[in-house]
Amino acid sequence: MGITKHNFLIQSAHEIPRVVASAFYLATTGRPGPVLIDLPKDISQSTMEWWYPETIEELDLPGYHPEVALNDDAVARAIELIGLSERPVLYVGGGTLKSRAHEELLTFAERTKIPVVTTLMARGAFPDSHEQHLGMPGMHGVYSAVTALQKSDLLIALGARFDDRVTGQISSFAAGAKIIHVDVDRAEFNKVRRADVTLQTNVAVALRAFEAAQATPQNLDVWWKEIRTWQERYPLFYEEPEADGPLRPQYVVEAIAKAAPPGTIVAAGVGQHQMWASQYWPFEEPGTWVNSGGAGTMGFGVPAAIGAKVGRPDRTVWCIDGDGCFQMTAQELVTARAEGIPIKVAILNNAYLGMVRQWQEMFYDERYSEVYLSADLPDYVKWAEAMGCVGLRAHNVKEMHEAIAMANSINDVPVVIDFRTDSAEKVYPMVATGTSNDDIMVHPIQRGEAR
Ligand SMILES: Cc1ncc(C[n+]2csc(CCOP(=O)(O)OP(=O)(O)O)c2C)c(N)n1
Ligand SMILES: [Mg+2]
Repeated sequence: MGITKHNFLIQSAHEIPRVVASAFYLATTGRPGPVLIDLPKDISQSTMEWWYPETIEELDLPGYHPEVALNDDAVARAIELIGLSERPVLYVGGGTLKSRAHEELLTFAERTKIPVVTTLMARGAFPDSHEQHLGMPGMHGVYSAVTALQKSDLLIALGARFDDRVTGQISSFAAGAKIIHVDVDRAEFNKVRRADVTLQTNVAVALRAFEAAQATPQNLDVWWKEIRTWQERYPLFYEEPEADGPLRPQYVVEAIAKAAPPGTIVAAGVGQHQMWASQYWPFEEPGTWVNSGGAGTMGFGVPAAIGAKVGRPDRTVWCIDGDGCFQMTAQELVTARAEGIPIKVAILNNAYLGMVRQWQEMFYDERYSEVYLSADLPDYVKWAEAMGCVGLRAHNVKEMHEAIAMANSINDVPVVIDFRTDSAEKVYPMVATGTSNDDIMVHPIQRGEAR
């Protein structure tokens, strides 16, 4: 089946309308995914009588049934488990955004007072500013979000797939928790973690059913007290930058966010900068975070930002990119300039393939190999200018604020800012691959060590 959700090879021109309509239907329903249409040259040059399918039946997809009726028994069992739970967590994954279930999530979470975590793919599904939001779980998740999952007695997994970046070592992941797993794709059930109840449905449908039955956990006061102590003890943390640089990448993300209008859309590449964007950008609404998860693909940021700006020309769109990632797809800025798509790109230029450098430092005895890139080569300002964009550079806090203000004042052409950030900065917290979430490492200063 390859890497697409489905693929078609068109063998006669008459099939084109049915295949195109089917492709859109398949791509956008159930668990959304890419569909490939292979249209051979001879067919594209032949003729056909125009027609277009009017009903789903005409698409001729006998084995595809994206709508599944809710299983009442399973709903009843889920409601019972919620009723018994004293330490529940709403483990919110990207499927919640794909189901457009954020309103149902807010309603259910606020009534039940259940704490919420949003995975990398779900950032924006629940407002970061909400007092019930613990933030992102996983390898670079917030301590309280990771630990709440670990100590939970019931995970309500909503369109989340128990990815290894969230679970860490599987045998010790949320060992005392029962699992309610809601997913539109039944292939996800019992794949990584055995579920006590599975509900194959759209997340919004499941949440509406829980709400209709007024599913309510036990009193959560003790649970919340425990969570608040973790939040107070180990918030996200980085050291304030010195006035004359180098910049702290986290500080740059926060500064861009503070100066950005509400509803700004953020795209990112893959690496440390992606984690800092996810950790430090305050996401308040769905559809504001465009991100390459799973097999995260370097170079995703610039094209993703261009797509977002074409889709939402009314919104400010920032790409928070790495220097390595930028080098992979920066040429698309020529398209952005030529087509009049004024995105803003922040390169967190640490002169390294930073995420790989971090692993080599921490787990390979600082035996650095093939990770140094140089901060000056290529010259990102000149490169931006060569592509018809405005190019800016910031070495320190003062220049950073000036560059951000300048970028915000330019709305007709793309802007690229080369932020010179500290190469030594690492992403924390961190759960090392294959280890337990119980052994999460917070920032060295929070551990009482030098960095
Ligand atoms: C196409 C591709 N190649 C390699 C990787 C593996 N990889 C993940 S992060 C990373 C380094 C990214 O460097 P940079 O863009 O500078 O971001 P930083 O980590 O420094 O913020 C690499 C090589 C990947 N995810 N995608
Ligand atoms: Mg880098």
